[in-house]
Amino acid sequence: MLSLTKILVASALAMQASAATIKVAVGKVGLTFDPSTIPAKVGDIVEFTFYARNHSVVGGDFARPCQPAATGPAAFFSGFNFFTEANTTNSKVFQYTVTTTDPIVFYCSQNTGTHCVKGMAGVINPSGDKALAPYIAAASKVTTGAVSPPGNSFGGAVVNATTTDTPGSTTSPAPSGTPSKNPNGAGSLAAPVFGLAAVGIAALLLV
Ligand SMILES: [Cu+2]
Repeated sequence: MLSLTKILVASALAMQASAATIKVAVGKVGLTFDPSTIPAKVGDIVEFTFYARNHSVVGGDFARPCQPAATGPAAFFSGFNFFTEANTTNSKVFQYTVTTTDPIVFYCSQNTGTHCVKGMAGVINPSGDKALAPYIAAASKVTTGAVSPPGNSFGGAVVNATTTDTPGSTTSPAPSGTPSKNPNGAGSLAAPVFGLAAVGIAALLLV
């Protein structure tokens, strides 16, 4: 029989292992994403909060710096929906749900100031040469500026900001309001599945 203590410990482990929300500040300090290297699990939500002036986040392609990914899990775009003159930080955030452990690169497509070319980029789950430094080095040689995908916003969810932004902080578990605009619906399925898996693993470890 599992003791109450073991059950409580297992529950705590399960909560830690379930989906997290990873907050990224966009343009809060110069032309940066903070953090810009993001370890994440499948089911985690990367939440982008935008600061003045007008930035975006676009899922990219390691082989073509400052250009959008045509298909696959990196095909996402926040749109330029977040900056207003009256309020330097919009009350909306963009949430991208991680659906793969493969490296995903993203950049800012604001060309007034050539943000991507100046290194405004980030990587989720970097591996080998699919990492931030080589991407930024290649982006610095782009002479045609960054490309914004057509359309306003896709591949993620524009939702109301829920808490004061703390760059780099991680909350767990994910908020109950799962993104509804994610085309593959991973946000609504992955979190409970991983939570249950974690309970099972934690219980096995403790028997
Ligand atoms: Cu920017």
